[in-house]
Amino acid sequence: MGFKKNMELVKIFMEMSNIYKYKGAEERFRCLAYLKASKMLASLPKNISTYLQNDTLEGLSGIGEGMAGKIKEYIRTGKIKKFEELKKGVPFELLDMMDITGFGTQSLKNIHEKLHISTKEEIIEALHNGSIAKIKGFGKTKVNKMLVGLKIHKTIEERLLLWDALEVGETVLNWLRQIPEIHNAELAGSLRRRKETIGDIDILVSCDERARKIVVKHFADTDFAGQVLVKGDTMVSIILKENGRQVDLRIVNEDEWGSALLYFTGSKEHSVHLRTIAKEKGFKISEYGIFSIKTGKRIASKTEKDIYSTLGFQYIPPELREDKGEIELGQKHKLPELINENDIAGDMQMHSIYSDGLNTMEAIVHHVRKNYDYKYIVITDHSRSSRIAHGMDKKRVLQQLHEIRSINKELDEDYVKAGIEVDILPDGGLDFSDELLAEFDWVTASIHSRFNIDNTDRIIKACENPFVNCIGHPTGRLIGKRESYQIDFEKVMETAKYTNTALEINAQPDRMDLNEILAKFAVERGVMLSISTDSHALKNFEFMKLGVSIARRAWCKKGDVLNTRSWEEINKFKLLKFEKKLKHEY
Ligand code: DGT
Ligand code: CA
Ligand code: CA
Ligand code: ZN
Repeated sequence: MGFKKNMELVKIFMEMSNIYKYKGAEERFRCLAYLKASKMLASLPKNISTYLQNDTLEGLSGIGEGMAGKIKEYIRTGKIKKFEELKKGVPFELLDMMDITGFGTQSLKNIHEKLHISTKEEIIEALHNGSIAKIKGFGKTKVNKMLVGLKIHKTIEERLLLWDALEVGETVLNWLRQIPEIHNAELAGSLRRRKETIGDIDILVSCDERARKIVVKHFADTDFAGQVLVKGDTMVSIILKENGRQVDLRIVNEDEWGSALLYFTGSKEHSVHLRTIAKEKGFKISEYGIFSIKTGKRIASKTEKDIYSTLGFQYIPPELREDKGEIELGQKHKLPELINENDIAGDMQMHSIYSDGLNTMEAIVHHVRKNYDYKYIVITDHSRSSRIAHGMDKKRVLQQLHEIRSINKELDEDYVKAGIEVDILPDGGLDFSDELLAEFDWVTASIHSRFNIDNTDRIIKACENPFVNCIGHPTGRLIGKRESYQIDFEKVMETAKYTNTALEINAQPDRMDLNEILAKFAVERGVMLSISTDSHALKNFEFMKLGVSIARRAWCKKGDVLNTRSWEEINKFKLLKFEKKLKHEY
């Protein structure tokens, strides 16, 4: 939602970038320019029309005369002629498949030209009926890889990424909270539990029984509701115009709030297990409350906490409600005290215009200091091998280090930490010499190439470098596009532990890497985690919330995450790594 025109332009520019990508090497420049403009628009703080009115469009980063003209055209006419023209010259429907494992531009071009295929359905059919296998260069391995790619892609066709669902869910929630008849309103279902992907968005509200009709009508008639699927007394289901996704709104009485919230938050597995235990203790739980089986009397219903306490449980946070041991521990009052957003002391990975970020370091510092209560930020631009990301050579690095020092001087505080996201090379070596790495406050090493091999040894070797403090997005997966590379996690965790190397929870919405399962696994093995937004635009800093959700789903306490600590403490963590090296512990 947000700014409607901005978001429409973001989409068009992204699609134009894709068209140029499909067209190949000679359009590479335009492909990148439109991608950049699209990202810039996505993080714009004001409505695009404002810039048009103030005549400041061309002052925006990445917007030249041509691009500004197209934006004006769109605002005036609702169309961009060039875009319509370009669309006709390519199999447009296939373009969002270009980044899926096994597909790629060249493969799609081949398929389109040889088989005259231009829809996704036709590709799927041709894969299954063997006609793609008949094209030269499409052997059995290749076709299998494409089939795997399709399966990965399916996850985002059918379900929303947590971040996308959160953005929509919270907008709808805030809209509901403006309705005077509504007392309480909360997200429920998988969204409240912060699951990695979300099937549909569930929202619970409470109001007086007499006001229900008004709430139902309001909700079914909103601007953002497309089709209305169900319109009952206590439930409305709509399809959102914006993204075709379902929102289920349930309306309950104020005095049933806690029991209804517990019920509609789920998970089903958690609820079923809870009800079994309740029964053994002589209680019955429903969305209306917890009742004594013997007397039929309602004992509690107002808050979730009341219901858990009636059973003798401690409160179980929604993120843990998956029946993965939280019930047993909740019963003993031994649940971990989960990390909170407020515990985060700084952001450990972000990019500036020194590599592929959109903003200057000054703009980043200004934005973060204004909006977040952090003690430090770590700027980690790319090293030289990351060509697509405009990786820095040594000269640029030294220039950046110099600039960071003067920013800090100006602030009169070592707020900006000099970091680097250094590429792990195919042989496990690093993109920069140890001598240069020693200049940084924080070194994150990441894999950005060769996703098709077993990368265990590369990562282990990187961990064993005493200058490497963290492994970035450790599995390399991109949700819906690319699976994790092959990696022996048991070994990597073990190495991270004995070398004192942190593993990152990268909070980019399509990465979420480590995911909740691996992050939990890491914590259980005593590996230190760091959470970072990997921001490339100012709006991206909001992803910290997502990173913390992953950590909470992974049962992380404050102490399990390095960037809840002061920089002095982080220095101790780094120092220990050196001491271990000196003692030949690795
Ligand atoms: P999703 O939408 O697939 O991401 O997953 P959920 O967990 O949001 O599932 P959904 O939307 O079908 O239902 C929302 C909540 O309603 C769910 O978390 C718990 C509750 N619920 C739904 N069906 C049942 C059921 O058969 N038994 C119980 N106890 N609760 C249910
Ligand atoms: Ca749901
Ligand atoms: Ca639902
Ligand atoms: Zn990276």
